[in-house]
Amino acid sequence: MTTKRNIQKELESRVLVLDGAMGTMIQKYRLSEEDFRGTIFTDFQYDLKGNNDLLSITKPEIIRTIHAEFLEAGADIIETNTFNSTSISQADYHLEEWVYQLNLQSAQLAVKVADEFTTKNPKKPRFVAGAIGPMNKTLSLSPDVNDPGFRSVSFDEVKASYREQLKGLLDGGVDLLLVETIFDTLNAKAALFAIEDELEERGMRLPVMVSGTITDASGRTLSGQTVEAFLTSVSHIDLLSIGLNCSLGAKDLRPYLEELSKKAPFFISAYPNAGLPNQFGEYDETPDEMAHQVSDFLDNKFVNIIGGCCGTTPEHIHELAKIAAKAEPHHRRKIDKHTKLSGLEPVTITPETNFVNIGERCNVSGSRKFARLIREGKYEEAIAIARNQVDEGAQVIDINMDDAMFDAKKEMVTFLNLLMAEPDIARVPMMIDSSKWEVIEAGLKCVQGKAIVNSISMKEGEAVFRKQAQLLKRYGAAVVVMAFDEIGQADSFERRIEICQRAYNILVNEINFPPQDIIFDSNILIIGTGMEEHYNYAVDFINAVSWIKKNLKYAKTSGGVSNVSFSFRGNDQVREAIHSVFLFHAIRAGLDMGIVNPGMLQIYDEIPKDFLEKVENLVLNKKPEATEELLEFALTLKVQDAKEERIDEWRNLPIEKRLEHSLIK
Ligand code: THG
Repeated sequence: MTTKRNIQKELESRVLVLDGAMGTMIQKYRLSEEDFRGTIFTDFQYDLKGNNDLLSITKPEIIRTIHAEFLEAGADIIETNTFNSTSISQADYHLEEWVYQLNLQSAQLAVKVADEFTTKNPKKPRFVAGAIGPMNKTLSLSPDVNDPGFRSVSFDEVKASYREQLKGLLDGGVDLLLVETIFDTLNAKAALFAIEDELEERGMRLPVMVSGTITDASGRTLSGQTVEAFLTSVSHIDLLSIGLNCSLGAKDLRPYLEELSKKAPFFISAYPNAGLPNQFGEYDETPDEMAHQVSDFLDNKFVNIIGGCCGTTPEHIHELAKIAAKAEPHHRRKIDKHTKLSGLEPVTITPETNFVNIGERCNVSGSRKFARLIREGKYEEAIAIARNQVDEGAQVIDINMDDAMFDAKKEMVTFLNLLMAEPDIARVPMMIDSSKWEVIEAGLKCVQGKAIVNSISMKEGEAVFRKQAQLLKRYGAAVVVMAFDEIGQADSFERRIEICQRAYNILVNEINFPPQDIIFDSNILIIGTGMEEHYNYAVDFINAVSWIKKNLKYAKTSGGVSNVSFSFRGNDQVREAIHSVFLFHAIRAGLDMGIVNPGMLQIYDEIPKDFLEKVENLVLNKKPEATEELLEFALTLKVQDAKEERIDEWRNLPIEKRLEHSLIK
């Protein structure tokens, strides 16, 4: 607690300096296999050369010297020599058993040197950041090009491996934790999850820094996320800082750093390489050249922490420290309360956002075709359904595998892993739809973006509801809350608002769930059945939406739109018109998003007036005969089942009309 306050205060008043590269400094010693083995591992049966982290145990004086050189050069923060100190990475050297010791000893060593410098000059306190690297296995990518759904490691394994590393780092007394060189955000989310679990168990807080890596000029991480999508994916944690390191030199980092500094509510860090590697893989940007580039970040107040990655030496850090001392720090952005989601790309829902449509087709109980494809294991065609929806304008896609005929959990995982390998689909956020918690949780472990969970409710009481919501905070997901409680599903206006209000109080006031990440679904129920108790269902839903938007600050609203027209199954023309009319009024009342068939949305203004009147009578419950009258009217409609034909029709229009059509769509 004290550390965080201290470093927070420091960061508000000045730009702090992080150390330079450990790896390239170690290389200069040209150590031999024997050096790496030291006295402890003389008889170890595998090669250990190249396992830099091991030097904290076998050659501690070298690591000590490097730390001291960076501190001498002016570093305020040094990183522990633990970049690869996880059981998963250490498996390369068969040193999984040593992970706790590696982290403990590296941390103790760094803390000792840093404390010596702090004692010498208490006005410049030095901090130790526990370095938590990306691992050599990734959760979002398949190592086998012929099997894109394959993963060499699971979320739970990665999380457990990071947790083990953390125990050593924390016992060794680090001041901060730094999840760094992130190229797969899902690995980072597992690390952050482990951090929250471990800190909670110890009843302590520690500042957490996060630093991602952009791999090329496209401005994306290796796993394909844009900088903003990455930011959104890790913003569920109250981070000390977010930033970028490695891969690019300072010059190429600039636009992404600028973007982070404008969009992130945290302090900003940057520790680039000493330029781009030359043809020999060496980094040769001089300290002066690097300082020149970094001055530009400082002049523009993009950063709070500046340091070096590959190829940077104490001379580089010395130059950076000189310019940092004269610089004014970046001021953290105020957090807005917009709903932020991400796939490979971000989606932000602001009060100005019109309506977010969520594709309903990848649902085994909502599409006979999709169910058949999954049953038959025809994943390629099932993926095509997802792609088609995105092409038709779905901004999120709902995935539901709940079917008594197969293992929903297994199918959810298989399908999501496959989708994640399709950049044109994975660019949108996922909505993980299941009535089974274990399916939801399995789904969350597959997505690097910030997903929407669909859904939780108070069906099984408050305790379960609370526990699930707490976990969702840790996964970093938004959530659909259904208006359902111990008594049952809300089907009147009063019941809808009573349940939503109660759920909101628990989530926001008791467990601190971000209100903008709550999406209330107050039940879109079937109309047009001829049963009197169903007459007002649509009206009650619409009124509930309006009430929620007025009373439950920052919360969003959604619903499964196609439910409303179930009684007109088989008549898509009527169903489409009902959906349009329903949405027209619900969106006016404040409906933020809806699960829809994106290819089956008619434009309200294009519904013929006589038809529209009948549909409005039904949806808005204007007269008891509304259903009868609409059914009669439907008989007079020209049969229009060939969807393709309609699409072709507009394609024959002149270019302006085609553009107009596409824009409206
Ligand atoms: N709220 C929330 N989630 C939901 C729902 C909801 N998830 C599921 C469902 N309801 C929304 N999704 C659908 C998907 C398809 C249909 C309706 C709702 C649908 N399908 C055609 C049918 O049954 O007639 C299928 C036709 C076909 O086989 O192709 O109507 O309310 N939070």
